[in-house]
Amino acid sequence: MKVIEGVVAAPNARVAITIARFNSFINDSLLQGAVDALKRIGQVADDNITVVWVPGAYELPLTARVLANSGNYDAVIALGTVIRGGTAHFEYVAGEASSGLGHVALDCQIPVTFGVLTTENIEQAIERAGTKAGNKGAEAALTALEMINVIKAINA
Ligand code: INI
Repeated sequence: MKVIEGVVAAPNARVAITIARFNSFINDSLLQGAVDALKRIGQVADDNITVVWVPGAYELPLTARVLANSGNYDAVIALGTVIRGGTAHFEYVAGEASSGLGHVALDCQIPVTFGVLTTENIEQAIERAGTKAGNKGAEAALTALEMINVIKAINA
């Protein structure tokens, strides 16, 4: 029996992070968590990490697709925060971010991880950005590294 299970360390990985400015006071903490996880746990070199800021979560899928198509990155980590308001806007922005990023991963065949918070309120977002419910940016970063290694092992 052959079992493939990715490890997290990926010292030679080239990783792009695309991050929304909207709700940047939360997203800054997601970015901090992601970069810390990449460097401290994944052993990724600082020079191999590229950060691309975009206006909002809605813009993350297009940016992820351009990054993936460039061939310069082994994975893309998408970070953002969509907080429910009084209108249907939340559904459109969160829905497009989620399904758009999923399409990029499948179409481009590289890991595109979903570090986008979709919350009912600011408190829930703060809890998931480095306080009592962990840091979803760090989780998305570690998932990207593990998936790089899984895909490499499958193709070896
Ligand atoms: N963008 C977000 O990243 N989070 C939000 O909560 C949000 N809300 O609520 O409006 C948001 N809107 C902007 C959107 O992502 C686009 O930048 C904008 O619609 C222009 O395309």
